[in-house]
Amino acid sequence: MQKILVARPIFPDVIERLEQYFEVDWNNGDVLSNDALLKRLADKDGALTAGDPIGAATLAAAPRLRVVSNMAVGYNNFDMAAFNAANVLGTNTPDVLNEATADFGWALMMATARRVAESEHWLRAGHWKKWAYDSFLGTDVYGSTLGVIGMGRIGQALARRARGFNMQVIYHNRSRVAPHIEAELNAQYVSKEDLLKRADHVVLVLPYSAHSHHTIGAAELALMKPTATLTNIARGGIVDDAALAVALRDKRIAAAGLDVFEGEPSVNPALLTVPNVVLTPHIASATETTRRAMANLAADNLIAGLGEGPRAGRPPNPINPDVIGKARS
Ligand code: 8YV
Repeated sequence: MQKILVARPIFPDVIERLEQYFEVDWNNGDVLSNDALLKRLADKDGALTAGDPIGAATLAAAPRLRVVSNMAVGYNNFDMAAFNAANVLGTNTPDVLNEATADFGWALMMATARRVAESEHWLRAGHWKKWAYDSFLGTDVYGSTLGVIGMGRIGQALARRARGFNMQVIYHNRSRVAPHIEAELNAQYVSKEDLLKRADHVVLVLPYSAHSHHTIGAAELALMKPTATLTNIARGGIVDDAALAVALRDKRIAAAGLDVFEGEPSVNPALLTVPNVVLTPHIASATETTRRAMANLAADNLIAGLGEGPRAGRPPNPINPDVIGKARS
């Protein structure tokens, strides 16, 4: 039987599925240190990860490893050049999380615009003594302009929901989406600068890469309207969190909603001191059905990638399909 490592706690019934095909080493505890991960992978043929960093040194320390299946759509934790050089297959879990993540983008954007978290903390602290005309005035969502940066599958799901709020949708992306998608979403392609100047609510839904590092920094925040909000459901590192904390403190923009952070689970301490930011612990895909679908898809990818089960050799979501069938190097 081939050996696999499941690097994180996941649904026990998914472990049972994997045990039908593999000898499973399950880390059902704290996140493994890099050293521990290297040791546990040394004799493994495959691994199921969720954001764990896998680079050249890890692959070199795991000479049998042929498939690493990430339980996430984003795979910036994989060094794909190293995967390709070693003929190791990487897989991810796209699509099954589109709607839950788009729902959460709206939840966070609306909580940010309408100051839900800030006013709730104030109420819990016992400050509510009377109604006041100027209590927690926020920014309108209905009829406003939504600016989506990153118009992939999740960005499109997010933009589709804007119709019910009578919003004008503008977007920026590496490349324009197909005309029929623009028409369906009633979305207009604009430059990043234009989007930042015009949008009332900017939502980030782009993958992280060296290219998208600090897509939003001090210069970009300075272009935004002082009444605008910024929501990041993409990845930490896309926003310069230190610059954002300063912009929020100085009311350069009205508010921000962040589900992802540079260096998470650590959060820049300056963000914890400003009231006009809603902070959530990377839960945009966290519904029971979506996380189950992601876990099962990650298992499907690993089972098929390692040549087992009904789809042997044809995993549903290969990131680098060219390495399939090639000997590990
Ligand atoms: C994951 C995510 O839960 O899919 C992604 O890219 O950000 C989340 O849905 C998280 O990355 C853990 O792997």
